[in-house]
Amino acid sequence: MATSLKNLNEYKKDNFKDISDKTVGIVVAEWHDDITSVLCQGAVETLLKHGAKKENIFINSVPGSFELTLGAQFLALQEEIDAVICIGVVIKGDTKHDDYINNAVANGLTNVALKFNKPVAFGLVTTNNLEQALDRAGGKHGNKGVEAAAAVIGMLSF
Ligand code: DLZ
Repeated sequence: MATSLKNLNEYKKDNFKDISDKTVGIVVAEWHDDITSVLCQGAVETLLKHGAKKENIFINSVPGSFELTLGAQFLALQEEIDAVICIGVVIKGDTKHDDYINNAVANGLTNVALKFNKPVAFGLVTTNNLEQALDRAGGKHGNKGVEAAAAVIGMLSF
């Protein structure tokens, strides 16, 4: 389903378990940091809303979205980290950089999740332009960071 048909702030929480004892690492890309900071805030607020403790949320930054995979791996290999949320914004430009980055991150994060057997959320906003990115960072389509945090809580409750 296209994001334009679903608000990113809406998620099923019936199966959510208590996450007050869980530790979550967040990796945030510095590219488009005015937007990634809003996504990160949405993720943190969602974790706190569902019982996570502030001291159990660790935020780390990486230069760009391409580096999210290694950042996720650095965190996932730490025993005390239960789940990882990756946040970035990749906007289409004149070249195909977005295809390369988006595919690398999608495949990379899948591999990290499977390798470490831990939830790794894909909080990557991949859009054709800035307006579409803003729409997904607290705009008319909600906040992709909220969706990513909800995905992690759902998987921690699996
Ligand atoms: C190089 C690049 C470009 C063109 N665009 C973006 C983008 O829209 N969003 C993003 O997060 N990062 C971008 N980057 C940087 C790459 O992700 C990466 O940091 C560099 O290629 C260095 O490995």
